[in-house]
Amino acid sequence: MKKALITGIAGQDGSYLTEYLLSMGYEVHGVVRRHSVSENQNSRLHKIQDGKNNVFTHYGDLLDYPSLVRIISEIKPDEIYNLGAMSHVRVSFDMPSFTIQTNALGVLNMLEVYRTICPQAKFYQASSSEMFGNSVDEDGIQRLTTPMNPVSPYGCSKVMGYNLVRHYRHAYKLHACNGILFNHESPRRGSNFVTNKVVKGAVSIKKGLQDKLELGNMDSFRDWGHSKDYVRAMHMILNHNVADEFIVATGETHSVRDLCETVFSKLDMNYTDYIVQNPKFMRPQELKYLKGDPSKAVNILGWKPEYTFSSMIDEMIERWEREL
Ligand code: NAP
Ligand code: G4F
Repeated sequence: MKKALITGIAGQDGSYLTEYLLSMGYEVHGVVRRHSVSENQNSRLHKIQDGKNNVFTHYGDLLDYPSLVRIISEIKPDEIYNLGAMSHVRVSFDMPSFTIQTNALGVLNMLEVYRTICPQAKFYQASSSEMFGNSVDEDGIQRLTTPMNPVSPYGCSKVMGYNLVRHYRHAYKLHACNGILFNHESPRRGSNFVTNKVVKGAVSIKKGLQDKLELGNMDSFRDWGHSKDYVRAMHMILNHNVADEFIVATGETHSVRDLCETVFSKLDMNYTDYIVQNPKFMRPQELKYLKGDPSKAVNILGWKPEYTFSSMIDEMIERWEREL
């Protein structure tokens, strides 16, 4: 039985990856941080009982090197998925130092423990399309050759993590790979990211629970896929015979305005009647446009998304209709 270790197991992707690896017969271990409300620690892992079904969580933190040494020495994983991060771009402007420590030095900590304790394992790093910043090729697409010009502390931290992984691969001959994933969403997405914020807000308005929805910039474009499709890609990237870089994206882009139009019209409402802009949700610098080229992952790994933009939104609407 293969053993996987996931940092960020309690996050959106960590929870779906856990379910996917369990379905493939893995024993799954995850790093969780201590929360004062203990239910929050495993709230996305509700389908899985800790200690049963071959899932085990361990207290640790990417910034606490001794905890990483303890966990990795005990488990000796075959596969390591480093998904733990301060993943909110807007918040990274408020907490630049914590963001850089977790997302860049945290990667360094993981790589050092991996190199010294279990260098035979395979390592996956959660890299991001935010690394491209406002670089776009002339045809309006970001690909592996597009220069990286990050426009947020989060983007800067992810570029460092990405480069460290490449450096450790080459210097120490490790099977360490990067997935450059474009935005991916799901019913488990944090509700302070724009997709789930809009869906939750629209369903609340429909049910008479709120009157307005406050947003920031509505003119940026994102290439939005579904987390379930993207965790399958992580597993494929890590298990490819050569450690490498891959882009995972849909190749389709929508503006935040399109997103609002789609969500509100699925609920028979006109978004212009309800949305107000609040400067609080604007960023000091904005990444304006993302549209990725996933052809390497499609052609070499045989990856193909199962969800469309519309079916993903339907699933998110269903969640809030059930819950609110
Ligand atoms: P998420 O839901 O925010 O999950 C991030 C997880 O990291 C959380 O469980 C969080 O723990 C944990 N974490 C934060 N700081 C940590 C630390 N210092 N030590 C250990 N764990 C820590 O994010 P996601 O959407 O699943 O994304 C997973 C990864 O992919 C992240 O690295 C993100 O940056 C990257 N990524 C995401 C996207 C996307 O669109 N979703 C795209 C590209 C890349 P708590 O639950 O305790 O806060
Ligand atoms: O949903 P967002 O916060 O996602 P963002 O900034 O693109 O970052 C996500 O994707 C990255 C991959 O490119 C990941 F690496 C990162 O971890 C994260 O998962 O914002 C999307 C767009 C932005 O242009 C933002 O300015 O929506 C705009 N927006 C407008 N109003 C808003 C809001 N974003 C948020 N979070 N909240 C608003 O009220």
